[in-house]
Amino acid sequence: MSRVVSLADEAKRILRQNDTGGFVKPSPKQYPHQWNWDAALIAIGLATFDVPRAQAEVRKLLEGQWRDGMVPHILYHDGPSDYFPTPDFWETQRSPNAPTVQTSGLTQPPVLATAVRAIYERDEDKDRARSFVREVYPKLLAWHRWFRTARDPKNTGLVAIIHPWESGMDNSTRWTEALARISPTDVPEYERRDRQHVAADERPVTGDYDRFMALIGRYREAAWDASVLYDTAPFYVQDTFTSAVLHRADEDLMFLAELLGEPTEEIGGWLERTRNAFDTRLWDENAGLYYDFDLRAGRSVRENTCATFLPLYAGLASETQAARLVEHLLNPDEYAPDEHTRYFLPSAAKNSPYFEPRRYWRGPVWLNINWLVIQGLRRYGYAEVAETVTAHTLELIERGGFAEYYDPRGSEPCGARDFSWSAALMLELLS
Ligand code: 9WN
Repeated sequence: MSRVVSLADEAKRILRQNDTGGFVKPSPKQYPHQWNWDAALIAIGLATFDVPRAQAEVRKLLEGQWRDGMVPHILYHDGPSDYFPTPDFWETQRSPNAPTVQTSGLTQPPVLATAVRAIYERDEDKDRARSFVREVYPKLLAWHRWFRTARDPKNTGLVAIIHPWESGMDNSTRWTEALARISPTDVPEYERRDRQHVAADERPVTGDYDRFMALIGRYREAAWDASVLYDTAPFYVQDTFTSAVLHRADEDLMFLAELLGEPTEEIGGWLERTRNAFDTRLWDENAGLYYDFDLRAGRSVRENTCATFLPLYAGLASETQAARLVEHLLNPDEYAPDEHTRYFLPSAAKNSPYFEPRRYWRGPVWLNINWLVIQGLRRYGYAEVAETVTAHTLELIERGGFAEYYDPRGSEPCGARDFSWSAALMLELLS
């Protein structure tokens, strides 16, 4: 059997194994519920061999949509498990917007419209494909509108996140400073469970985890009311990553609107405002990098992480900006392999004082990030670099299996194993 066929078979086996019948768990252990961007990335992979199953994954995620349009970050379809936070911990019933199914009170990077477009394009039965788009389009539009009202009420063109977990890159080095300002004194009582299945040195340190919980404590007191949180949330950051993912998803939403003959002006306005804001607020001409903007501190977060490459995926960089980003990517002091690391793409620059090669989002390679960056490099014509990142991605899987993340110094798997989005995105890469 060829190398590609056996990897693809193994990826499908993992997706079937993690399928509860209702949704695909991110991994057999550690993450037993449905997560937002996991579901979207998983659906992209499922669509390569089972379009109806991919559609079902999207429908299941949309069951958790809040009345104000937010699609939440965790959905507890089957009640509590050994995962913490438990469904009750969020106290989301305090909000009049919460849905019937229990969910978290946060959101996650909006890959969903991109996934719906991918499912549409893969589906050979165009009647079925179109009626699926017709069914979910109003819900996608409502979510994108929610981002614009709840998370950018001043209409800057950049959406903010109120918790590191909303970025999906929960423990990124770029949250270090903003988290340090949060007092860990009013931490709600909780018992951490994320180190039952994963080694402690691959997970966040206690001080950071306490702050994650302190934020949840504050937000549940505010009944998850976005307008209150705009003024009071201690963590309020215009995150390059989320805004870039949303911009790309807006492009895909525009495609879906045109397909259905729906109005497009509103989406066109979002696209334009975001494009300008990336240049004026996030691009740092001296560094040649995009930096997040911390609205509470009133300044840029000068941390170099893999999030800086997302404007390539979203088509937000000019040719010149793209060339500068690729210089950073190919610099062995930052991201490229050298005598210390072997694989693209470390999640934080290696010369950051906060870089840690095994700890969750502070250095390890994540395959969803590699996949997003590969799309971006291709979009800007850096085919050879994209090929190199692709080759590294496949080699990591061959050597380390379908892990949640990998130590870039070798190929040692870290975090959860049999990880669904790693399997799903490998199928997409090979297809
Ligand atoms: C909290 C499920 C999720 C991913 C996130 C990843 C991790 C959760 C956790 O797992 O976060 O949401 O408990 O660590 O950081 O990106 O969606 O795979």
